[in-house]
Amino acid sequence: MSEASLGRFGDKRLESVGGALLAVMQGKRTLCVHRLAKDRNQTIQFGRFLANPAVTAQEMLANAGRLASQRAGGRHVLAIMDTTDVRFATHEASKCGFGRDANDTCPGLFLHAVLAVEAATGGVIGLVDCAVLNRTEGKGTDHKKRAAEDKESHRWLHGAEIAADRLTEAETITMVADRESDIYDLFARRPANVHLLCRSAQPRAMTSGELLPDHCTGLPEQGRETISVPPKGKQKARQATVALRFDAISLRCPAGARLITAGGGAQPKTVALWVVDVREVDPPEGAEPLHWRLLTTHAVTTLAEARQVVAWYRMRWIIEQVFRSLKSHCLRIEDSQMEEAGCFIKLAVVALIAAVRAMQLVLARDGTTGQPLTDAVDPAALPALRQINTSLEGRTKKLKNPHDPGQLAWFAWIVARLGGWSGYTSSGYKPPGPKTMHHGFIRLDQILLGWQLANRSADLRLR
Ligand SMILES: [Mn+2]
Repeated sequence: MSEASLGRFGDKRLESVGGALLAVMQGKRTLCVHRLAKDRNQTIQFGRFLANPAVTAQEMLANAGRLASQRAGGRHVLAIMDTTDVRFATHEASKCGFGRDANDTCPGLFLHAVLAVEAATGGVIGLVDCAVLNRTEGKGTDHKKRAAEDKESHRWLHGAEIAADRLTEAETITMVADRESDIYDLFARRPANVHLLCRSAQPRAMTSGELLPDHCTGLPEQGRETISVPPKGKQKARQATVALRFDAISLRCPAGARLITAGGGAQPKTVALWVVDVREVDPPEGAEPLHWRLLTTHAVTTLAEARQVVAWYRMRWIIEQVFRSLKSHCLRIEDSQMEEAGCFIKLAVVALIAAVRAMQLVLARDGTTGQPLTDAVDPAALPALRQINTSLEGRTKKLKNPHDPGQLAWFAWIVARLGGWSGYTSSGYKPPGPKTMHHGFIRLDQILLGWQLANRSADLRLR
């Protein structure tokens, strides 16, 4: 199945309408169906596609997961997970079937995505899954709310299980997640083939009787490094010097945790992990000092291993970038006029797939990820891509595609040029971002479709 396909849905026509929808969403940067469609007929076609019960978000995600799985073969893959909220602050009256946002102020839902990233290079391999949390139960009693929260916190363990099931070809899988994933149940019940790397939020009790934060404070500093901190709220981006401490630890099962697991087995009373404490030294005045306590199942006994864990955790930033492009200038998911939750969820999954494709190329554009072309391209499209590349190259050396045709960077250059990027890399010229890549994809998908049609008619003439 080609890259621009959302799934087969048991129907050739649905498969092709799905492909068309993904392609235009990539280019038009909107979730508004009548602006995506080229005419009234297509508006109706897209609307019916999304409303068709045979078209499911599950199939689109299984299809994306299948591609990610093929590409994960033999690699150490980070399964980076995070949750984002989608809020419709000004659409109170029109929405139907939506739950409430986190503060119960407007209709909204949550997307919990799992992204496969290559540990060695930080290159995006693909989308593995996305769970949708829609709090339709409303406020309810405390008891009900508690049960719902338990169910929602289960998303982290469930994500690890999906990664284990879908990325079977990977050499190693490491789940990477932020403070929300600091859940004993996850540490105790992770799938055997999934390593964990989570940021701790709780002052967890250790079997030694100490609390984890106190234990970390008492550890000797093992080394320092400088890391760049992205801008957050009013705080500007900065370079932070951090001190690294690490140790093997054993955590005690908290009193409130479920003692009997769903399978009927008893919850282990302790879990053995490693902790890497990352603490900023001399933070600038007024800035919130960076402090991460990272819990992992990877052994950390040397400074080099501690640095590696920090580097992997920092790749979590990629999923935040994907979410940002979903909400901001790129796809504006929160401006969607789609009134019915079921249809919106399908549309949101199409948008997420488009956002991941664009981010993959942005990160690969300089060749630093060293990824092969096949991380994004069906080999059947290669002859067409070679021709397109030739037509885009200028006469001067500066305007030749500088990358090897086997590399993903070569493909990123083509898509960026189709998206309107000048091709100049000297200072003063902006490198292509997600917007440009989205634009490039819509043109590319059209050209490839035309190429297929032309070849088919050439075959017919020969007969
Ligand atoms: Mn988060």
